[in-house]
Amino acid sequence: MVLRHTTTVTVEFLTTFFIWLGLALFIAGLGFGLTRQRRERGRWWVRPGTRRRRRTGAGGAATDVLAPPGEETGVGALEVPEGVAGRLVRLRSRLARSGIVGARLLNLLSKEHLNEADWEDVEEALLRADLGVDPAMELVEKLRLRMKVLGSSRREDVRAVLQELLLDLVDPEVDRTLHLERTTDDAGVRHPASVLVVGVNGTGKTTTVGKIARFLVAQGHEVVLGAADTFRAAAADQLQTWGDRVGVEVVKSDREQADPASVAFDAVSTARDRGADVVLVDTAGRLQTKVDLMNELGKIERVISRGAPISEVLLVLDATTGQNGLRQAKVFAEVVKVSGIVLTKLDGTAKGGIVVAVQRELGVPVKFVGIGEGADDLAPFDPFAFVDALLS
Ligand SMILES: Nc1nc2c(ncn2[C@@H]2O[C@H](COP(=O)(O)OP(=O)(O)OP(=O)(O)O)[C@@H](O)[C@H]2O)c(=O)[nH]1
Ligand SMILES: [Mg+2]
Repeated sequence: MVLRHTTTVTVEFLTTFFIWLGLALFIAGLGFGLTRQRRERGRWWVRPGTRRRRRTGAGGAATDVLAPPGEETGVGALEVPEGVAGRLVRLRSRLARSGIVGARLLNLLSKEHLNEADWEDVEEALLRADLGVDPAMELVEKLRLRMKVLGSSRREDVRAVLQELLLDLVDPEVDRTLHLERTTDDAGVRHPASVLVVGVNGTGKTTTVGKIARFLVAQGHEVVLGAADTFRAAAADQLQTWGDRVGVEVVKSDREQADPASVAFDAVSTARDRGADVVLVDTAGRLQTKVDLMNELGKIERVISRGAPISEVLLVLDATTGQNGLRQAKVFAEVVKVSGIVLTKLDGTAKGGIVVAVQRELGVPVKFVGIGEGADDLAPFDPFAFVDALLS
């Protein structure tokens, strides 16, 4: 009796044990199989059809870059910068705000009988757009004369007159090309073209250097960047990010507060050794009133010019600072040979008139305009597109 009872208990125990063991083995097998299947398919933490994305950001603009096939880490994925045509299309649309000035002028001038108060309003609209006092008064004089001769207040006629006079002011004949000729010295050494970028704090120098590098890469130039802003370590990192995005080498110091002129010198030497076409040198922002810092700029310029004459000195001005920018420009032009202006942040401002003012005062053309925070939001300055946008 006792023996039969013991046997029954043992059989029940063994049955339960084997059922649980079977179940455990089944679950373990299922898990192992799934994991293997995922590994064989590739990296199982990436959704099918996607590759790991590298998030890059410079100058506030972040771009997702799809790594090229075969590259799993995402490191080294290069972006393809935009060519000139697309940039000019964007220039027109981004200057929409500047159109406010044009629309106001068109409205005022299309009145049937213009009295003195109307002409004062015209002058005020031009001054508000930062055209500068002299150019604004000249334009009003010419407009008065032309409107009298025209004898029409039709909007289209008025637009045609305005277009002609504004274009004259902006001057389409000026050479706005970036001079990037390489030179060969008497010893037969080939030197890269060199571009020095200067300006007060926060105008957009580093962003502009990065954007110009992309612009040149898109045209097939081999570029080297020099991080001569040794004020802040972050400045060199910011430039490095721009360089990495398009595979451009960045020469920087591993020491904070290093001599910016020596970094500029290293950048030029590196570019020459690599046989690069262009070296772009970024500098720290400086107030035009700080004599020491301004002298430092002169030293950087001299060091870059040691092997071959410097090709371009670009002064970066923030369009939103208006006439203040003009005062900065004058002092910078006394210290270094400014050969071109880059007018940044022209998107989002109705003060496009600074283009005229700065050219007049300095005799230096606006060569590029910044039209946004995106990596390719820089366009060669095109007077026709600019005036068109003003009167759109
Ligand atoms: N909207 C707009 N923002 C711009 C443009 N150019 C530059 N910026 C922004 O201006 C800010 C300053 O740009 P940076 O390139 O760091 O200026 P910086 O002159 O190098 O500054 P410092 O080195 O500190 O003197 C950033 O947020 C840029 O994204 C532009 O054309 N349009
Ligand atoms: Mg900077």
